[in-house]
Amino acid sequence: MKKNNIHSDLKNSIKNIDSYTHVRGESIFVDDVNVRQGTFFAVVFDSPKAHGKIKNIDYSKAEELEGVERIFTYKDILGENQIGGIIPDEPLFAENEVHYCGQPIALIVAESEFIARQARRLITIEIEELPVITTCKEAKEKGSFINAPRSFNLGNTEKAFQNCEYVFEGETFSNGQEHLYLETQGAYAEPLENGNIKITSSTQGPTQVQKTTANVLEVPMHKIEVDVTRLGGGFGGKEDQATPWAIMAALATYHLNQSVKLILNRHDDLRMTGKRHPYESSFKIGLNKDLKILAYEVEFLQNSGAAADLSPAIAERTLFHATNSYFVKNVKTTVLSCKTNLPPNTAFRGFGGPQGMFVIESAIAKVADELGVSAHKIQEINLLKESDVFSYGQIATQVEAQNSWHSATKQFNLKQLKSDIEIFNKSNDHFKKGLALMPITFGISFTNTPMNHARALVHIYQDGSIGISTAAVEMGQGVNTKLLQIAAQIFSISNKKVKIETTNTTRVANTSPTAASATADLNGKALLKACNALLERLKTVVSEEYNVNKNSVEIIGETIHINNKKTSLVWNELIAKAMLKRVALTENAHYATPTIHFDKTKEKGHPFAYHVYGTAIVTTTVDCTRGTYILDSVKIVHDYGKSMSKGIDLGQVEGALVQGIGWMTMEEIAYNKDGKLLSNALSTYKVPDIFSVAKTIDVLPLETKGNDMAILKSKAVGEPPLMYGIGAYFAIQNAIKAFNPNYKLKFHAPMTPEKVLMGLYES
Ligand code: MTE
Ligand code: LUZ
Ligand code: MOS
Repeated sequence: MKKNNIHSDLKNSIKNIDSYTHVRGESIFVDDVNVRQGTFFAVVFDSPKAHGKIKNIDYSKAEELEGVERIFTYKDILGENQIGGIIPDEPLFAENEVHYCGQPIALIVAESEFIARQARRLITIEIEELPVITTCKEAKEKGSFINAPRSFNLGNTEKAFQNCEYVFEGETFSNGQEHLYLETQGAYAEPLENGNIKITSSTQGPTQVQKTTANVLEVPMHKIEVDVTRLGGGFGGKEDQATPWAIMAALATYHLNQSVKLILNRHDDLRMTGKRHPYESSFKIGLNKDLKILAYEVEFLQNSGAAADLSPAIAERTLFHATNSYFVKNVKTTVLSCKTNLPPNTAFRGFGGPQGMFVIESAIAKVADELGVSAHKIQEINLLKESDVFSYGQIATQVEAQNSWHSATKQFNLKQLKSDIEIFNKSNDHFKKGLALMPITFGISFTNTPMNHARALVHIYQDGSIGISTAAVEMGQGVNTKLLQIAAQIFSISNKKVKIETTNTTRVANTSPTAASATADLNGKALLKACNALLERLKTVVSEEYNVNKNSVEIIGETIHINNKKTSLVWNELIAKAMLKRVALTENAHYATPTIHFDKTKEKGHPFAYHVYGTAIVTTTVDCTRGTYILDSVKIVHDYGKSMSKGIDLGQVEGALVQGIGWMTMEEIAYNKDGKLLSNALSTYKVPDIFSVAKTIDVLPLETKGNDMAILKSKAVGEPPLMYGIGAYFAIQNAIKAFNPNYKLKFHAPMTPEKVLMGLYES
C-alpha cells in the first residue's frame, strides 16, 4: 500500500512558489500594499436591522469629527446603484429600505481607520421595522423567492415509485458556513491621471470588479484597472462579494481624487458578508428489493439571503449533484431560491454541490437505518457506471465511481476496519466507534457554459527570463505554481526563469473569476497554447540558423538539441538570436473549453468537461459520557488524473476535507429571529483546529489514464474533496447507534457534540 502512496512522491514534487514569502511574512496582500501619502481610510456604516424603512439618518456628528473627510451614500453614485451580477437586485448602498443586518448604507472616509470607526458610532439611524424572514420555510410560505424554481427530470418518478419495494421520505437541513479566509475583504483604490483609477483588490473576479465599478461610476471599463497579487484565501467568498468594497473605495477615490483604502475588520466581515447557503430539503426515495434505487425526488429550499448574488448558479449546481455518485433512473429534483433577510449567501467551495449530496446521502442512510442494512451496501449497489446518464442528460464517460470505491475498500481493507470497530464496540461501554463511506462525483466546468474561457499573455524577455499573465488568481490553491510548471516544462527551462505576474485587467481582460476548480485547466490550457506558439517560433529560428528541419529541433534542459544531438546553443543565446532576427517574443492565447453545452429550456446538455471521482472511508470514536468525538481516520482514494503537482494537490485534498468536516460537524452559523448574526466571532463560531483534524489522513491516488480536458491530464482538485467531509456526519451517527439502539438518525447538520450527547441518551 505504501508504495503508491502519494506521500512517497512528495520529495520530488514542486513546492508552492509562495511558501517562502508566506513563511517569512513577506507575501503582499492588499493591506500590505504601499499606500501614497495622504491616503484616506474607510469604514462601512451598515444596517443594524434586518428589514425596514429608513426614516432618518443623522450623519452630522460623524461629519463634524476631526479627521473625517466625507461620508458617501447612494446619493453620491453617478451611475447605477446596482451590483447584482446575475439578477440586478442588489444596491451598493441601501436607499430607502434595508433588507439585512450588515447591509451597507454609507462609507465613512477619514484620515485614519480609527477616526472612521469613531465616526461610525456617532451616526444615528431610525428604521421603521418590517417583518423579518430568516428561514426557507417562512420564505416559501410567504412566496418570497429570488427567481423561478428550477427542475431537473429524468424518467418518470411517479410511475417508478409504484414499482418500488421500499419507499421512504425525510427532511434534511444543512447549515451555512463562514469562509473565514485569513485575509478579510478589502481594496485599495488610487487615482491615476485623466480620472483613471487603479484598484488593488482581494478578489477572485478582477473583471467583475472592473465591470461593476465602471457601471456604478458610469465610466468606461478602460478607466478602471484592477490588480490582484494574491488572496489570503477566498474559498468562494471573494468570487462575487469582494466587489462592493472595491467599488466603495473607487467611488471615494473618484470624488476625492485621493487614494482610499477599505479593509474590513473581522467583525465587520463576518457581519456584512454572505456565507455558504443553508438548505432545508425534503426527499422521497424508492428502491426495489435488491436495494437498487429506482426513484428519487427532492425539493431543495435554498436560503439565498436578501439578494440573488450567485444563488441561481449555486442552486443549479445543487441539481447537477443531487444524485452524487449514483445512477438513478428516475429523478425529479427541484430547487427554490428563497429570499430571506440574511446577508446574501454566496459561493463556497463546492458551490451548492455539497448541499445536494448531503440530501441523497441522508436518504440512503435513512433507508439503511429503516431496513437494518449498512448504508455502504446501498451506496455500492447504486454506484455510477460507464455510459450511465445524469439527470441533466450528460452521458458519464471515464467513470471512476466504482473503481475508486473498490480501490478504497480493498486497499484500506474495509472488512478489517469494520471488524476492528465491532470488536472495539463490544468491549467498550463508554466509547463507541463508527464508520461511513463517502463517494464523490463532481463536475468540472462553470455550469454556465459561456464562462469557460481564459487567456494567457507570455513575454520572453531578451535575457531569456519569462513573465506570464493570465486570469488566474492565486488564493493559496497553488495555481501560480502550476502555471509556472507548465511554462518551464514546455520550454524545458529552469523554474527560476519563469515569473508569474499579478492578475491584472489591463494585461488579461474579460476574464471569468477564479472559481469552479477550473482555473488551472482554463488558464493552463491558454498558457500551453501561448508557450507552444512561442516554442514553434524559436524552433524556426534554430532551423534557419542551422539549416535543419524545424521538427528535428528540441530544447532539453535549456540546451538546443538537433536530431537528438546536443548542440552548443543554449536558451539565452537562442533568445538573443531571436531578438536580432526581430522575432516576436510575446504571445497571447485564448482557450475555450470545447464540447460543453447546456440548454436551460430543456435542462439537458453536456455541461461538464469531465467529472472528478473518489471515495473516502471515515472512522470516528464518540465519547459517550461527554458527547464529544474524535475522527480517528479518513482514508481516501482520489482521482487526480495524473497529478502535475502532487504536494499541492494533496494539500488541496486535505484542506478541502477538513473544511468539509468542519461544515458537517462543528461550524454552526446562528442568526436570531431578528436576523442578527449570533455566531459573530471565533469565540462563538468553531472551526476545525489541529485537534479536531482526523488523527490520520491517508490519500491514495487512483491510477487512471487522466483526462485530456484536464491540464496535462492533471484533474481539477480544488473543490471536490470537500465533500468527503460528509462521511464524518454519518460515521458519528453510526457510533451513536452503537451506543443507543433507540437512536433515530438525524439529518440536521452540523453534528455538534451537543446533538451527539442528546442522541446518545434519547429514547
Ligand atoms: N485553496 C486555498 N488554499 N485557498 C482558497 O481560497 N479556494 C477553493 C479551492 N482551494 C481555495 C483553495 C475554491 S472555492 C476553488 S473554486 C478553487 O480552489 C479555485 O482554484 P482552482 O480553480 O485553481 O482550483
Ligand atoms: N462559480 C460559477 C462556480 O460562477 N459557476 C460555477 O459553476 C461554479 N462552480 C463551482 C464554484 N464556483
Ligand atoms: Mo470556488 S466556490 O468556485 O470559488
